[in-house]
Amino acid sequence: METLRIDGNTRLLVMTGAGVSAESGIPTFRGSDGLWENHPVEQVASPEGFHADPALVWRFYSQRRTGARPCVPNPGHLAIAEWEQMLGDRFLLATQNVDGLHRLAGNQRLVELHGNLFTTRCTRCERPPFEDRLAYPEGTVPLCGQCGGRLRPNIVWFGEPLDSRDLLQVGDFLRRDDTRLVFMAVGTSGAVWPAAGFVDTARKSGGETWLVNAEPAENTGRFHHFIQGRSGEVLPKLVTFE
Ligand code: BV8
Ligand code: ZN
Repeated sequence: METLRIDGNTRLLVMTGAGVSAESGIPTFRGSDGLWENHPVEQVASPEGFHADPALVWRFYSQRRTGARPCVPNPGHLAIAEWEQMLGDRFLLATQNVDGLHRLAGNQRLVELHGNLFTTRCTRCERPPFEDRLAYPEGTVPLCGQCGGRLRPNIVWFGEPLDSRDLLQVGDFLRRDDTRLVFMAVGTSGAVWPAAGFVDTARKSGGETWLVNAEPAENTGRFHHFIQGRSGEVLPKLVTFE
């Protein structure tokens, strides 16, 4: 297998998707052909879906909380955490995943592009998002203790903008000019924007681009290197530090 050599003059941006958590037992989106209880995920994970049937959406997220709670980081997560240890501020991780496993593995230089499954926020008042590991009972919609407004999962749904501070942090890292850039996508089908476009920004910045995925992704052709395999097996052997 090809290996990636990282020296003192290289910075690394890693972007992960659901595939990096598959070996931890968390189902991917495309693996379940994008359906949940016969609802297209895009419909349930959307403001329209929440407006139409908030109890259904809370059932979807409560079930995912129950499913994800016992899961632990796998060797792929642990390898990425080690890379941060080795590189410090020459490392950044942008994840599309909401399962919290990268933080559990020890990553701190982390941008959760699509939010976090275990945080909830109020749709009405300015209360900041708060830690919430509860799976709510069937048919209920939790209300805010401070204003009585409806609570929602603190997740970026389809049709909602990503946090501009997150996008700025990723953009600034990609456009730094003090080191050589390597961009690595892991376990993502490259179907969801704007994350799917980061590889193009990386290439425009002269970056070397790598994809580690179980199967070819929609944007495989835009990567200089493609390693087909399971991230839990590939990542621990992929990088050598000089
Ligand atoms: C926005 C939270 C605008 C939900 C998620 C047409 C063109 C361009 C864009 C669009 C378009 N139509 C609509 C859009 C916009 C839309 C979009 O991209 N839609 C897609 C479907 C076409 N994007 C948005 O809506 C974004 N917002 O554009 O806003 C805007 C701007 C200003 C003002 C107002 C509005 C918001 C996108 C965020 C949506 N939320 N998550 C939740 O999680 O509940 S996205 C959701 O999909 C997950 O976060 C997930 O991470 C993400 C992407 O999926 P992947 O992570 O890639 O997972 P997937 O299953 O697809 O693939 C897994 C891969 O792993 C597979 O390839 C598999 O082979 C591989 N694998 C499996 N096992 C392993 C493995 N690899 C390695 N090892 C293994 N063991
Ligand atoms: Zn409130």
